Amino acid sequence: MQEQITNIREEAVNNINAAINAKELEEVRVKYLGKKGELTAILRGMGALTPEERPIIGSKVNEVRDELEKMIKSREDEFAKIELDKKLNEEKIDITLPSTKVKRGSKHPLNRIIEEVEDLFVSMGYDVVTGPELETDEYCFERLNLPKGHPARDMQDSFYITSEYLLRTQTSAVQARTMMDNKEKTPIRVICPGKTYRRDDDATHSHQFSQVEGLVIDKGISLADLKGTLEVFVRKMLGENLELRFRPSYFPFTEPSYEVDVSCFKCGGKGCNLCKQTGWIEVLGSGMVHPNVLKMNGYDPDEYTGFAFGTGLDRLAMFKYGITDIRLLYQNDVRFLKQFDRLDR
Ligand code: 2U9
Repeated sequence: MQEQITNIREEAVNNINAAINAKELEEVRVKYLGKKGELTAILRGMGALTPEERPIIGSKVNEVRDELEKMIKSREDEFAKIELDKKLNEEKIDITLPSTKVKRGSKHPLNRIIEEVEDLFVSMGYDVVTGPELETDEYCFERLNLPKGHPARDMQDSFYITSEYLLRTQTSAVQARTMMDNKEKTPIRVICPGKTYRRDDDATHSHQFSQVEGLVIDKGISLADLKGTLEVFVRKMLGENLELRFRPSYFPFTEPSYEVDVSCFKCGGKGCNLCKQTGWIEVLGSGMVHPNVLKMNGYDPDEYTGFAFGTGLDRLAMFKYGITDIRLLYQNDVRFLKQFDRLDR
C-alpha cells in the first residue's frame, strides 16, 4: 500500500510539472485529489486495513495530499501571473499617441458686444434692465408718444400676434416699463439690451436683430450729458480718436432728436466703400426725452429731463469685426463662430 502511495505521488508530481495551463492543472487535481481521485480512493478504502496499518497509511496519504495541494497552488499562481502579464501586455497604453481634440465652443460675437457695452455702462453707474420680447401695443407705442393712427407707426413693419400683442420692434418698451415701475419717481439710469423684431430680411437687415437702448432721467439733465455720454460710448467701442457728428432727426419719443455719425474708422474720413464715400457712418439714434413721454410714464416734465439713445448691436458687431452679412450672426455656422476664438487667446 505504501508503495502504491509513493507511485501515485510520483506520477502526480510529474503530471503537475507537465501541465502547461490552468485547465490541464485542474484535470491533474481532479485525477488525484477529486472526489473520485486516486488518493481519495485510498482514504475511502482505509476501512479494509488493520487497526495498526490505518494510522500509518492515513498519515502518509494526508502528507502526500498536503504536498500535492501546495504544489498545485503554487503552479496555479504561476499560471495566474502569466495570464495577468499577458493581459497587461496586450492592454498597454501608448502614452505617446496624440489625444483626441476636445471641441470647445466660443463666445458669440453678439454676446461679446453686449458684454462690452454692459461693462462700460455699469462702470458709469447704469443698471442693465431686460423685458419681454412679446409686448403690448401700449408699451411698444402708446407710452412712447405713438398713439394709434400716428404716421410713425408705419415707420417699421411689425410682427403683430393679436391686435394688442406684437413682437417688440425696439427695446423702448423696457424703458417705459422701468419708468412706470418706479413708483417713487426717482432718477433713472438704465441700458436695455435685447432682441427685437421687424419684417426685414436681407444682407444688412434681419427679421430678428439685437439692440441696446439707454435712458437717463434726472433733474437738470441736458444735451451736454447726452453728447458726453455718447462720445464715451462710441469711442470706447469703436476707437478713441473718432469724431462724432450730431445730425438733427426725428423720433416720436425724443425732442430734439439726433442721429449720430462717427468719422469712418476704415478710411479715417477720406471716403471709402464702407462710408459710401461720405467719410461718416451712422451709428446711433438719440435725443432728449419728449415731455409727453415723461408725462405719460409718470414723471413731471417741469421737474425732470432726460436723454435716450439706441443702437443696433448687430451693426456694432459688424463694424467691429468686419462682418458683411448680418445673417451670419443668426445662422450659428460654427465655421463662422469659431473665428472669434482667437480673441480669447
Ligand atoms: C423711452 C424714451 C425714449 C429710445 C431711442 C433711438 C433714439 C433710436 C434706434 C437706432 C437704431 C434703434 O437699432 S435701432 O433701430 N433707436 O434711434 N431710440 S432714442 O428713446 C426712448 C426710449 C424709451 C421711454
